[in-house]
Amino acid sequence: MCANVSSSKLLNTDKRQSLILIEKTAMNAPLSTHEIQALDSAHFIHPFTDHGDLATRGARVIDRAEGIYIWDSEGQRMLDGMSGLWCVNAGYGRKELADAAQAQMMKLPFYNSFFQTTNVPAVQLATKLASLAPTVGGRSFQHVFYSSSGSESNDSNVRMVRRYWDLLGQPQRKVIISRHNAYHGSTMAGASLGGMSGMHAQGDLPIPNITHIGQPYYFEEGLPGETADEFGVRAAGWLEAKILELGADKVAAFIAEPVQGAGGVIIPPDTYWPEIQRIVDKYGILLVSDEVICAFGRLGHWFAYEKFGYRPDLVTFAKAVTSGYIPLGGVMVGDRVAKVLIEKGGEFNHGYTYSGHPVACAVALANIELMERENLPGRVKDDIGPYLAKAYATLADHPLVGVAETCGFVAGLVLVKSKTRGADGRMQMFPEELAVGMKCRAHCFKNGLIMRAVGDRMIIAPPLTMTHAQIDEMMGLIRKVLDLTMADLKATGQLQ
Ligand code: PXG
Repeated sequence: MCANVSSSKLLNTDKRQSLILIEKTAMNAPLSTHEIQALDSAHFIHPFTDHGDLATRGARVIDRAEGIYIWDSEGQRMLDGMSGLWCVNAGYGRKELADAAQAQMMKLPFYNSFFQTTNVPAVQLATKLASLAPTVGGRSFQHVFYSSSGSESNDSNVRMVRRYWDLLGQPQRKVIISRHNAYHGSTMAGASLGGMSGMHAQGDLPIPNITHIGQPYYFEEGLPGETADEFGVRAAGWLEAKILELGADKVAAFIAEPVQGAGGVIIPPDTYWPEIQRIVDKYGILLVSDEVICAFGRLGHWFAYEKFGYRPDLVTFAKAVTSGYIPLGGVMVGDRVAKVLIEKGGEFNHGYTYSGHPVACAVALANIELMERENLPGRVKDDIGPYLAKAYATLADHPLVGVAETCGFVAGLVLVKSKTRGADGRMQMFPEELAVGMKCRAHCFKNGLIMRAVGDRMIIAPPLTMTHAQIDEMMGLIRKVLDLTMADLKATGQLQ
């Protein structure tokens, strides 16, 4: 269990005590959970974290991991239903990935690829990725641009999209259309492309020439009597409406996640992507598929655009390309864009120190080899994906669950107050201030399950190595935390 420490105690660790801790750290002496929490609170600014709150409770210290489980510093084991942060697709403890990193570090730990130099793992990985990215509608991906993260990759997308239209003599085509509740990263461009209002509110975002349309979330946006398929076409129509409002000659690209991840595992109806494809084709705008979560087997394919059958021009990847063992990201650059950038472009004034980092690329190659050997994308498509889907469907019987859905190896369920539909045709939701999702998440932690809450939508994206027995174990835990959350709500009079 995570030790609870009072805020004053953590923040006011006195000078002498603090020096002792610093000395212990320098000597690599073992630190107690409380000591780590005190140093964490004193020195580590965490991403997306309220530090007052963190100091009050103390961070949970994750200490080690194996397979699909993680352990905290107090020895509690948890089933990692989120694969770290949507990335550890191959599971923890894969020695071949560590070996690949070590061997490459000893041979060539780093060299840049700026000044007419290259390195073997970067070339091998680009070749491998080009062979894995399926050709659809005659469009193939022969080129890769490397970064170290999803955010950087999307910054690169903005640069490439703008450069593409400049080179074609249409510099006025600047606007990139994205969607509300999308997540495309946390840099200035990434956060602007994303549709998270909380992020836009901090830092004057979005930057100019980025705009957003609605998301294809049937549960929330579908009209009474409207089928999911009808809704899918209507939601895609918001793109056409936006293009017409802006003027097609001003629009550079549309960017979207195949299935929205951080937004809450929002799975679009089957009709959505074909209609999006029709619209981008009609107006000639570029299509960017942000597959930072959805690629590398997560939806049962190496790349998710294949599952939905659309034809992107650029594909963002990161996370599971290395199963999260080392940072690496990039963009698959389709023929249409590559041809212009390479044949007409001259020098492209953009790149990162770590573009094509040899160690990261070596780990990615080992990870892809492992995924091929264990057929992880195929397992998701034909075996564990359908198994999870069947298990999840049974959750819809639970009184708290309004909808439970999966796509490949991601899943979402909505906690509702009542399934009886009101005059507006909708199920009754809990008031936001009750934070029912967070209550449920707290039960998950206590019971050894990592599950994420996005509002009252509970989501998972477990490692792709899970066995049927482990899926059963996870389902048992999910049912248990749903029961505990319901009991809580009843005990406090929030549910009858
Ligand atoms: N695009 C997508 C689709 C993502 O999911 C990024 C870009 C940015 O990647 P980097 O590597 O720069 O973080 C992501 C990242 C969450 C959560 O709370 C999701 C992400 C990152 C952090 C938190 O679900 N996705």
